[in-house]
Amino acid sequence: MLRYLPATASLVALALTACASVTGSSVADGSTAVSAGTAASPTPADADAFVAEAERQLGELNVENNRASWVNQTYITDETDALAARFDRDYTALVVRMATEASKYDRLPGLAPDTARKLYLLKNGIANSSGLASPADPALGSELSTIKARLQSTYGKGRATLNGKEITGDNAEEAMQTLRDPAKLQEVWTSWHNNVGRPMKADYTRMVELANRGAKEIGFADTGTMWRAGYDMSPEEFSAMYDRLWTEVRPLYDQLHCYTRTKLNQKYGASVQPASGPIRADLLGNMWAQDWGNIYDIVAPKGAGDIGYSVTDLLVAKKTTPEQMVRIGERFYTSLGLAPLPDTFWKRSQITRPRDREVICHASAWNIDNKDDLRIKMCTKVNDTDLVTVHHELGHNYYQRAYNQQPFLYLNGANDGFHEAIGDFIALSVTPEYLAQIDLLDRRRIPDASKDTGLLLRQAMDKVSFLPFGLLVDKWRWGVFDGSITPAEYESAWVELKRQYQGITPPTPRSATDFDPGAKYHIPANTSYARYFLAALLQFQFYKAACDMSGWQGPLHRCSFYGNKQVGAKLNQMLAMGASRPWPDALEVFTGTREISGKPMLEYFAPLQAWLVRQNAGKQCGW
Ligand code: X8Z
Ligand code: ZN
Repeated sequence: MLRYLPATASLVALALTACASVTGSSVADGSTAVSAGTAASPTPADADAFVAEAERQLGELNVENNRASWVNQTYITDETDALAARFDRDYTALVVRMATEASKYDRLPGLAPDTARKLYLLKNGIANSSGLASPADPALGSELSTIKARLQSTYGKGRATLNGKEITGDNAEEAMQTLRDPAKLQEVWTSWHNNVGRPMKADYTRMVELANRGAKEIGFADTGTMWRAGYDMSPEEFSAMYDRLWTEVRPLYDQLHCYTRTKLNQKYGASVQPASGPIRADLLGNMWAQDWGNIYDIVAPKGAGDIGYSVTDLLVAKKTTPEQMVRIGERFYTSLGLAPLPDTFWKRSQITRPRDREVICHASAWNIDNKDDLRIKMCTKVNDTDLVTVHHELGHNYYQRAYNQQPFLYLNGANDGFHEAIGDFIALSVTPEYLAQIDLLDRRRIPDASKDTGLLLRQAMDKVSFLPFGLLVDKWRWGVFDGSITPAEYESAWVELKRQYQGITPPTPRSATDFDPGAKYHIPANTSYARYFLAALLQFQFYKAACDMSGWQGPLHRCSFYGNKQVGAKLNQMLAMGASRPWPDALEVFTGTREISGKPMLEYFAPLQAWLVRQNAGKQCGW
């Protein structure tokens, strides 16, 4: 759909583009008529006609926008930036105009239920459809779209250095995963944050002004409030749910932080990682310290608990290619009874980084025509992180295809957290037993029950570590948008939120001229991030439901529903709903519950949490 699909990237991507061909400048200047609905006292029939016409116009422009955005992101030049900005301007102007016009109808008595739902989505789904609202003044709308395209491309063209030599962003990410020399890690981390983030600050500051002006013009207090409005509840209720969920899972994070800090202190010594206080951000195997699975070798329990294999090593040993990794992912979905990806997917996707041009390497999934033109865009490396990312992106693609029969305004996830959770939920089924089933792991090397702690710790390093990062990115942005974080405080507030929630500190001193948030893709791309926090919990809810459905009796983390057609059919039932119903209805279809909850995740990790508490006994945890 529209917007978003790609979840992150894709969402944004889609969002960003817009189309011109259909209505051209008449859309941009807001003067195009949607003929129905201009009457003084509109009727429910006028509302039906308005919605039908809105869907027609948005649907057309959206596809054009997708095309421009795809070309821009897979071939960054000044020209494709300009084209993408132009399409984004026109599409966003149309989205904003439709949101405004929807207000004329949404309180009418006697609206058909679908019309009422679509009016709600037109008014409150802008975060998903276009990311930011543009001001009605065409000059300001153009300026906003130009800045958005420039910020995103600046990120795509970003470079770090290693040993004084320039490296691309995808290679910098890989270096952060694999290097173990603190001086080199510090060089890559600092060069990336300085080179990519700092030059964005002026653009970002202006973008916030323009986007807030657009949000206010359509009745929101600011852009952050507009983003929180898209969850079938009030923005205030959403914020309360968000904080409540963090409170539920925080004790588990605190234990993992404490244990990991001890291991890093033992490995590197107190001069690199002190035994107390926050953890140095570049030691955790990820540029943003957002997931720590890549340093499992440093934290693995000695001897008996270790799992004895790494997925990266297995992939490398089999000489697996990036395309074969995508085929492995597809096979999981087809094993559930879902259809194979179309031939065009394999022809049109960008699976590895092209060597001759600038691209956005950050992974995304697309449905260009909102029907079957599915694609992913990745710069895939042969490692376990990217195997999970492949499953993640295909989750978006399978979701997009499942709801492709819905009307335009329903071409979306139940909420954006659902869209992000599907592929990760599937990847939780990548158990040792499953790896043996697909011949990656020798059956004789399947770890026995004595290795469960190691298996759980490996998962926790990716999944539990992510929680506070997933939470804080939009805490920062909501503060930026509502003005409680001023431009002079952009950097200090970011550093402080990372300290407060993650217990992480930068490896080199930062100052007010730095702009570290810009060095994380979703900030320049304006993809909301609360979705990933929700997805981090939802994926365990889906997983537990699927394992229950398949009659699994053992420990939850050993369950794989690979090949289970009953799970596939039920999943498809939820996915095919798209955004046609409020998200609790969709959640109920698959899990039987209507609440997002941290409990299934806590249940999955319960044995590990008890083990961590024992390991941390006598230590002063916290920071
Ligand atoms: O951006 C993504 C996906 C595309 S939607 C690769 N993710 C977040 C990130 O990388 O920061 C997936 C997990 C979190
Ligand atoms: Zn995603």
